[in-house]
Amino acid sequence: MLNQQILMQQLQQVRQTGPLVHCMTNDVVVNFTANVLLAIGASPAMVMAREESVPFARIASSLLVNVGTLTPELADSIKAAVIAAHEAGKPWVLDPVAYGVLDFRTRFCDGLLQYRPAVIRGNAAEIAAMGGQKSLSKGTDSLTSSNEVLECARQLARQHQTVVAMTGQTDYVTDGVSTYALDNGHEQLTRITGAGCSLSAMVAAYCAVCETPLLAALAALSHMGIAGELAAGRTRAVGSFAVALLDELDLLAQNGVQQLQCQQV
Ligand code: ATP
Ligand code: TZP
Ligand code: MG
Ligand code: MG
Repeated sequence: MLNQQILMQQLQQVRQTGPLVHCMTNDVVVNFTANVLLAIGASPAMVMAREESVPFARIASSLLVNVGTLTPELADSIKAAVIAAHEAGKPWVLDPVAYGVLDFRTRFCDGLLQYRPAVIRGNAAEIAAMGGQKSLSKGTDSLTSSNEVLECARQLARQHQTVVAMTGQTDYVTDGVSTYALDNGHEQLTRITGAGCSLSAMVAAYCAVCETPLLAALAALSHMGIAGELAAGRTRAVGSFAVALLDELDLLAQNGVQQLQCQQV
């Protein structure tokens, strides 16, 4: 499904097309997410207001919804944008930050699922909770490992006819029928804020240009995972790692793509 050549093609598609990604994300990661999208060649636009979210969802190439710092006002605006994207046939991606930990955001995410996200991207605890299984987390961070809850991810994808991209030490991407394991990445990605949130924005960018959401999720997760490895290989600690990550997302080319670790499971 994903090999080095196909990954290079998807990377180039994003760089050549420059998809406009409507980001409705949390307050913590706004700037980092915009920089990550710019680094991969996409165009970020953070449009949150109720008065603007619907017209912008119609214009944008894709929409990212992240509930990390949800408020009642933002929830109304996000719901309207999701309906607009759904009606306009634009792909949208759900990042259910801390799903299952807090009731308001959990119920809100549940209510969005009828509008068919192209991809749900979350950590293992979030995906397990969405699939109805007990999971452990510490605030927004997962304490559950992805391989423990793989069957849950598959079920979630089948139940909502979507693609589930579950990240962790090993990332899994599944549409409920085919499942892929991605073994790129680096522990440093867990030590900066916004790696997961900006990865979900990358998935939205790839959804705008890739033939299927499954391919989009595989390409985006591989791009982030390999860039994380390259960045960790040439930095000493987390501050410079975050900067180097942007460089490696920008520069990723054939020699880095050779590190791709993707297999069907
Ligand atoms: P959390 O909310 O728990 O911080 P997250 O939403 O930030 O999670 P992660 O699961 O940390 O998302 O995934 C972000 C990136 O970090 C992905 O590319 C993933 O492959 C990578 N990653 C996460 N954990 C590890 C790990 N232990 N080793 C290597 N890469 C990892
Ligand atoms: N608090 C609310 S959202 C958020 C924090 C710290 C960011 C979570 O970022 P990520 O990408 O899931 O690690
Ligand atoms: Mg994280
Ligand atoms: Mg997260």
